[in-house]
Amino acid sequence: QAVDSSVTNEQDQRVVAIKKSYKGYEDGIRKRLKLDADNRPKVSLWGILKSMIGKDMTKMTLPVSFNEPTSLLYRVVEDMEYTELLDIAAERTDPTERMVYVAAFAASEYASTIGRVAKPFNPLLGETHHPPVGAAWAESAKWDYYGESHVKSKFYGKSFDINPTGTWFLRLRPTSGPEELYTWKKVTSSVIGIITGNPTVDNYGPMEVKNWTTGEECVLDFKPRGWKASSAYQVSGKVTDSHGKTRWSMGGRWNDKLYARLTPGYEEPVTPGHGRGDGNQAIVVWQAHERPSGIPFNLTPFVVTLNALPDRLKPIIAPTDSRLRPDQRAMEDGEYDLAATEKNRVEEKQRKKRREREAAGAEFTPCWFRKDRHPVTGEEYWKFNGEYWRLREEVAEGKAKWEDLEDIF
Ligand code: CLR
Repeated sequence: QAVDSSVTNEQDQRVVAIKKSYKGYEDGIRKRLKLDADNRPKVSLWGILKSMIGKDMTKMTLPVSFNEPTSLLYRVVEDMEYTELLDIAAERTDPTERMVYVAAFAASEYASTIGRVAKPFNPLLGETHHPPVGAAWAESAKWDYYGESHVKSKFYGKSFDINPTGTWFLRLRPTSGPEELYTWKKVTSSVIGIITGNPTVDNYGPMEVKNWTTGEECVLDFKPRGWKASSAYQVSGKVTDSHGKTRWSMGGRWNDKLYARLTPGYEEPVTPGHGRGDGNQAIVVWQAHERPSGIPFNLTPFVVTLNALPDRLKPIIAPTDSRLRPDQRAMEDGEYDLAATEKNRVEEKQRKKRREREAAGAEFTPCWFRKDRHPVTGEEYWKFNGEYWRLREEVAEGKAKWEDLEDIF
């Protein structure tokens, strides 16, 4: 490994910076939780929800046994389970092929919603950001991924609908050429089967992925689950080149596999295993990981790692880090009564801080993000200020302390 001063190339500098962020994770990632089965008390969802028709998620008070040991912030990180697709995209020289992999990444974000009919904790104000809006930033050698997670939700009785409004941005650094900007928005998620006692998460609607730099587009259509089992999880779509000509057909199931097939001049839905021979066979672009057995709450192998807090990491992370949040920790450990009292306590603490702020005429300002206008798309977005990683590195080297952060837990 090169030493910092001798690293002149920009790509290598990124790799060095990212390697530093591995500090604290020397003992590896965890594969299991303390619990190996879901032992939450079983309560009828409909029995509780029927009085809440017309409300949005933030106005629903539910017993903590309806929760899972994640928060809406974790649900944002969760979308990064299949980032190898972005690494593959960066290696492709054809921009329509890059689009195939970027679109597959955007669609892969839904695989983790299967079997997860539980309420994530609401983030606390200052637990990196104000509750209804989550801002995210992730960086890697070949790409940066950032955006805003903001959902509008409403319980209609028959279904509970969640409409994400924020835009997601990807800055890809292809090996073969200049940096590119991609954007997309999330589709609608819906909990169906509440009245019949068989609640399931469905995801549906169009997803448009756009390459702002070179003009390719991909439209993926998530089909709503119909009456027939065979129509569940279906996705289909196409990638068009910068002249609007279709180059790839894509299709598959968002809970399982996605395929792509080169489409020279015409369109046809992709049927797995029915390629038309030579060079025109459908290729598997993405495949979902298996859910490990012995993991409660139906978490994916990646989600299991998120709330882990290895001893070597503890002294490095910010005091506002979600992994230090006591109610979520108790939930993960199956201590549901403690989870409920701690949840109350931290929420009460948050309310008190808000009242104090209001009395002082002060406004909450996020530490790591600030609102800005995006230079390419013109939208408002949350711009990461880079401070978090800089400070974390200094803390890890014993040169600084986390200061001026709210005491939220
Ligand atoms: C969907 C993708 C978005 C972020 C997001 C926000 C809210 C999440 C939703 C996702 C998935 C479904 C979800 C929802 C909050 C509540 C709901 C987890 C991840 C569950 C299934 C509702 C359970 C029913 C309760 C009333 C018990 O980018």
